[in-house]
Amino acid sequence: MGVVGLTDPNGPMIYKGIYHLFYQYNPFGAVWGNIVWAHATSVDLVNWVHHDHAIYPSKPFDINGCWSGSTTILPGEKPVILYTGVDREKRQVQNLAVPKNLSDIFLREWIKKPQNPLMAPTAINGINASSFRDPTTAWKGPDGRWRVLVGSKRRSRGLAILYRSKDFVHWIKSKHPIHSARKTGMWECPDFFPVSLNSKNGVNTSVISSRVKYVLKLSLDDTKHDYYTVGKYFPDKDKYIPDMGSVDNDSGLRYDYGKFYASKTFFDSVKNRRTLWGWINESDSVIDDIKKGWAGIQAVPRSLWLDKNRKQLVQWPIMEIEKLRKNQVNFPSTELKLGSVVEVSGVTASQADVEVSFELKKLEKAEIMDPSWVNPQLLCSKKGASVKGSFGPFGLLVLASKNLEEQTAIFFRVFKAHNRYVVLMCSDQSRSSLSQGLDKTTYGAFVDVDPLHEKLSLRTLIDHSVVESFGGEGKACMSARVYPKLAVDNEAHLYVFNNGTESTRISKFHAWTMKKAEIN
Ligand code: DQQ
Repeated sequence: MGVVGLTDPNGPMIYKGIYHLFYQYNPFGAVWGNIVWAHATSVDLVNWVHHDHAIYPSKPFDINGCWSGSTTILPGEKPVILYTGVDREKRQVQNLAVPKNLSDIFLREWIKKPQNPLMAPTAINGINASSFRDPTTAWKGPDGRWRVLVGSKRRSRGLAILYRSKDFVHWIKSKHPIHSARKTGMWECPDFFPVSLNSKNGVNTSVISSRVKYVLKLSLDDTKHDYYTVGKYFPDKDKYIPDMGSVDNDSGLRYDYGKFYASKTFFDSVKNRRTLWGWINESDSVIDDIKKGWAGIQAVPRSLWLDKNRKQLVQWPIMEIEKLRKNQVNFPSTELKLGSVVEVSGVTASQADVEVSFELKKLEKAEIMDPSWVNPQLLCSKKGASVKGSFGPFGLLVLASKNLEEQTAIFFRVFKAHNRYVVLMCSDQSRSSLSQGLDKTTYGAFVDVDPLHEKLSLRTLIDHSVVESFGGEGKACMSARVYPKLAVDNEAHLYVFNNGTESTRISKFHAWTMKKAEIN
């Protein structure tokens, strides 16, 4: 394989027991450009087989790029792809492709419909030709017509434009977008799907039921973060109304408070779950990427469901990833006093899965929360792992060198606010590498758990340059890219630490070395 650049996940689905992942890919370099839909399949979402590119520029309606899109499985088990083509005039238009041969279980070849483009900007519809892209998976309304969303903007107002169709070929633009918000800029890669009110099970995108809420996710081009809201969808009016707030300020909910963009879910009808894919970019420079010959990865797929509080989503790495675990290491219940740094030996710390829970007592001694601390990321960068507190910082030091010159710290702090405790989770990259020229931004999020009655749990998946962390059983997630110089392969170490004046107890600790997945 030559130099390669990978970005958005496209059209994930399961078809006849095989998982498909397409993704935005530059076959000619580790930078963005010459975009095709690369294609891989898997039976377990862990081990993958690569195929030839499924869609690549070849027609006037996509000659300048085959950009992001989604699959929909039509009645009779017929998968189709809707994707954005950049046409001869560099306009963004929406196109349909269908499998050439449905009996090929890998669906390797795709045919573009002669009717393309099916949706295009015109003088009459007023659509911005350079901001019209990334069709969602379509769903069927109560009137039997298909609906699909396309991301857009009008001046600085972000929009999810709605189209309807009876036959999936002729699409009519609805007068009103399903949702829009001022000053949010371009909405890339919208995703719109139901979630069950009281179960972790996934729900088919076309289900109409009173026992669901809806999620609208947007990838904001201006900030390069994926934001979502939970809300209500009124199919007769085709309106979506978020339950709380909108995304037009930085306090919206994010799938991931680190690096994670252009994500997309699909309904897995075999395992009855909704699964999330997201792209994690590099934190090094473009020159580094060209040198190493690749850039961009897909995060470990996550199952996702509505939290009991019905206000946010919960995410957890798909269970299949546990197949890669070996050499389990456990810790007995241990008290971590101020200044503890306990090494976890027996795991390959450069490729590991770690689950830890902390128990706290006498929380009255927690630091007082200043009401002006509304931005968790900022708070984490001010109060990094080396800044002593009372309850916290405590957590994990991953990809650490022997003498801790290099370390990525994922940790918690607990604060006392007016009649409640606030849990802050941080991923501190500031000391992740002795190399210069890297983005070492620290990430942070508030985790909606009650540390008085619940344990504080953290799961971290470590894979060389990737650190994906799930706090509070998946209520806050953050993914980081780090490039240690010393803490590589067998030179990487793993520690549990407490840098708070109050002790904390490790009530559960398991770690595993992770085997390599097979990618052919
Ligand atoms: N990437 C694609 C676009 C999308 C953007 C182009 C998001 O379709 O809006 O490669 O990363």
